[in-house]
Amino acid sequence: MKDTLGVLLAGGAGERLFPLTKERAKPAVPFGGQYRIIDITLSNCINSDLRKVYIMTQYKALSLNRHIREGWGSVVANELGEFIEILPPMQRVNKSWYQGTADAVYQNIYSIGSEQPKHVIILSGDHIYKMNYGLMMDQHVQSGAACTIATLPVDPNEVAGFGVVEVSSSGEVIGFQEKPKTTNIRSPFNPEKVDASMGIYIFNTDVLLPELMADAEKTDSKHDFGHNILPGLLGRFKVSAYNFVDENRKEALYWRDVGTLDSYYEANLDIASVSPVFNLYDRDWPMRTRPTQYPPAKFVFGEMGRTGMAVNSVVSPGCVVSGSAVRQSVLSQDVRVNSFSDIDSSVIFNHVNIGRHCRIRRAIIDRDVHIPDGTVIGYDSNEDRKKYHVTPSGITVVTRDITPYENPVS
Ligand code: ADQ
Ligand code: ADP
Repeated sequence: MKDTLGVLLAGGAGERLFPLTKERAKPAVPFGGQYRIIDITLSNCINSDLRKVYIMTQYKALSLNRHIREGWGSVVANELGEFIEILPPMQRVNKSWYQGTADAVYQNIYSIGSEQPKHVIILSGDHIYKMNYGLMMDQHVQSGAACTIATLPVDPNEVAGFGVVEVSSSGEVIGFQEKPKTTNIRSPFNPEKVDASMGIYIFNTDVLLPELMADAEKTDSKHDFGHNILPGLLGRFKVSAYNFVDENRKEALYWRDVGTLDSYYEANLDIASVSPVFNLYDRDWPMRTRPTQYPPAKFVFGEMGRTGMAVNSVVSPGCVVSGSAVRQSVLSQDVRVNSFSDIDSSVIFNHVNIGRHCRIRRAIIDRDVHIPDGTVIGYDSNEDRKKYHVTPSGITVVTRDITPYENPVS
């Protein structure tokens, strides 16, 4: 991977994760207790020996910038020419903010070119998966393709959220449709599935840069990889598909777009489950994040000798669970749970203080929220809707600006 530059797109607004993305970019949303969503892709980069990475940010990037600077700047060896660096829109090529994903890369074309990489791998900062990009690179080089698109099999009724890749039986890409409403295309490897783009592309740099420059000239282009760049390659260059499946079992490997509150919630609860599909304790594929200096998590008898405990849960450093029960939940750093409270199937962000006699179920509580004594969340969706954001499947999201104290409706 020495001749490869990673370009990680982290500028999406993450609207479907609102209100968690009200004040932070989607890749900066906390995940699995002590991580941010972007840490998963960055860990994949380091574990794949990809050590030159530009991160394209755009919206509400303060929290993300700080996280990258403090957490990732020192993971790579600058003296060896390695870097993990943020490239905000600096208006270097033209005067607008990033438009589509291709425009975000185009605007930094000089920074990319000056590294003189042989290959560029485009990644996105909002997915939960473990992938060795080196294996994809091996296939890319062996196939002699100009571009390789990573694909995974999805159900035909899911295609509206994906780029649909039409693949020949030899693995060559012969068609591409970005987010069609429906499609008749099926995978040559599994006739019940459709090969969907994972938004991960390897390009030969000498193909990518001229394509981006030509696209930038076009007035009718959305300047987007899925809509414009990838379909534009077909018939002109060899494009291959890299099938992200378990070769032994012929099934999709774990990959989640945590783009909706429900999928985000499920992926977090998976982390806390007895046998998680996404295992953080896998020594062969360590997950890294920004180091913090909290003391160890602590569980104590609380008021009237009630046991403080947590089961089937992950509890991050700095937490104190006192005289209360935490089940099937994810606690980020520095959370307090006080006596007589009961937390079930919930995701609690940093610095949350949960008072006494609270009952909280199927909730996501944003950072710094103070939950007053006696609060009940997650037992009556209609009541919750008056005060908080509740998803269609009934997950209650409590954010700083709609704490029970401040909400005018409550
Ligand atoms: P989406 O993820 O829906 O589909 P998009 O919204 O363009 O596509 O986001 C791709 C990535 O780029 C995200 O990580 C996002 O944060 C980032 N991004 C978006 N706009 C950006 C901008 N202007 N500047 C910088 N970064 C930006 C894509 C593909 C589909 C594929 C799915 C898989 O287009 O073909 O199936 O990913 O999830
Ligand atoms: P409760 O509502 O459960 O009675 P308290 O605030 O009285 O909660 O704390 C009970 C116990 O939890 C304390 O005696 C202490 O052992 C532990 N504890 C609470 N807060 C902290 C803290 N900030 N640091 C260390 N331990 C704490």
